[in-house]
Amino acid sequence: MYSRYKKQFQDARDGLCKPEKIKGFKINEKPSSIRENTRITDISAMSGSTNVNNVLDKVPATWKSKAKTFFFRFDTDGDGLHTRRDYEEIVNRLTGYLKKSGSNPSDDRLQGLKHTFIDVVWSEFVAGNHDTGSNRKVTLQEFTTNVAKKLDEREYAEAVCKAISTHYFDIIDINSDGSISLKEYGDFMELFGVDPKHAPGAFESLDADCNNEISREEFFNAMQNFWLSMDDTGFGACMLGPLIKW
Ligand SMILES: [Ca+2]
Ligand SMILES: [Ca+2]
Ligand SMILES: [Ca+2]
Repeated sequence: MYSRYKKQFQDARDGLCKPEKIKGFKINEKPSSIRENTRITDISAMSGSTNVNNVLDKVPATWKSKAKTFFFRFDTDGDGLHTRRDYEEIVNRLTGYLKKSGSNPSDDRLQGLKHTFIDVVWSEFVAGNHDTGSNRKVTLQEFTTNVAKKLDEREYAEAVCKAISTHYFDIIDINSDGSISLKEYGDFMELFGVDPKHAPGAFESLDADCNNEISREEFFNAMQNFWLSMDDTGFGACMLGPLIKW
């Protein structure tokens, strides 16, 4: 079954992002790489220092492509660096999108969104808990290293993926009918500057049971797979558009 995902992933990595339809996939079933309770990178088991080059050498290029794609999409001002301002801008876009839709989000919900993206994603994962103020600048190399190291905290990384998935899903499912349509997903991708022509490929990479809607579970599994699977499947790999080669 997962050989199809592998094919899909290879296509995605090659910038094609034309995933095959996958029949018979059980959405409760996680890819083997996620089921196994193994570390993502085994960085903590590495001998010697965990400097940038050591870590980047250790992590497969396929995973680094996913990290690079995320880095590009979240670099909202396009300066080639991640700063606190990029994450504040993402929060602003998501908040603006919710308000424009007439969702009237509660203060608690907006605070939760801000906490997840600024205090957790930016401060802990991207900046590595080190100097998270407005002057901090994170390069692609450092970003990839910091995130890879943080993902070794397996249970915490899974919990963060789940929190982010929940925020995203509730925003993307703008009509609150419990599933994401292609139109809803395309509108969401535009918030990250993704060309609308990539929406169908991204959507198909998330729609595991091919019923033309994305369930909460499919979305959650795809998010987990995007970050926690190193290289053996393509499920969800195109969720931010075609992968950018490392
Ligand atoms: Ca930037
Ligand atoms: Ca919907
Ligand atoms: Ca589906």
